[in-house]
Amino acid sequence: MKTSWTLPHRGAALVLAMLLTALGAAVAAQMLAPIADWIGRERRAADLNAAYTLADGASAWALAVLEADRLRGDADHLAEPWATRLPATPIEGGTLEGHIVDLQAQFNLNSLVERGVTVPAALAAARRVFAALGLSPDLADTLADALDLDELTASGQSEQQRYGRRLGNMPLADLADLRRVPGFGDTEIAALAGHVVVLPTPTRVNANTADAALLAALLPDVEAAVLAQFIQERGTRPLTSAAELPARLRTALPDGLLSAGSEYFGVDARIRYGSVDHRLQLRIHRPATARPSIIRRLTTNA
Ligand SMILES: [Ca+2]
Ligand SMILES: [Ca+2]
Repeated sequence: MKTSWTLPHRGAALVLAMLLTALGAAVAAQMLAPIADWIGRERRAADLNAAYTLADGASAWALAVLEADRLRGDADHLAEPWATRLPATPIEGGTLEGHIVDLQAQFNLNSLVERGVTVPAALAAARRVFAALGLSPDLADTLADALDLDELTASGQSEQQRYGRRLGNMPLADLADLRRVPGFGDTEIAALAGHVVVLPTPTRVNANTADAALLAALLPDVEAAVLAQFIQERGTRPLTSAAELPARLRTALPDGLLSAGSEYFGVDARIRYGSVDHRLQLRIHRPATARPSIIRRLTTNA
């Protein structure tokens, strides 16, 4: 800070501007500079306030869109209004753009364990997902040990013996938490980022929104051509329920892995107002029987 101007309110900027006009060329440049500086900061503060107001508007928009969608039924697919990207739209003197994503389009690492116990089908799925991403499938077993409540590994050895220390035995809070799990470092986290998600509760993968690579990893017994046809068809004929899957994929499926709808969504919005370029990232939980709520909010200024 070059100056210590303090003024009671924003209207003072106008008073200062008038003062400068009145003083005109008589004012030396070194005197002008700190005043211009202050006006710039004041304007920035006003722009930030406006951007935060628009961010609140964007949050309310996302919640309203997801609540309207909830009332339409349980299935969630990419032809629904929530999946439409909002292009940069002029609003209240700034612009707002954003989109909602289905977080259950990705494999949720906290699905490995339910109520403290490793879920064999989920572990088998995680092993294939890890392998598809170029990681050792055995890391999925280590992760299950780190999440499940017991102190035993699959081989009957204690976790303490196997890993040389006691594990956390609790769900992950976010992907960075993997650093506390033996065998996971920056390389492994980078390989998983963008392909897996960490949600607060176990979830199924939404077969209406997951990409082909994830579905192929989750469904090793489904023929590639059948899967490709399903993915093409779901654009115009989305699943209304997971019960349709065996017929659509022409094979029996493991229980509990896939769904036709989602409870967790993400919002990525960008708000520009004056000098402010604001990024808003939300996580929204929308249970089937209650209005959606924001469970995580992150705002960053570019
Ligand atoms: Ca829906
Ligand atoms: Ca354990």
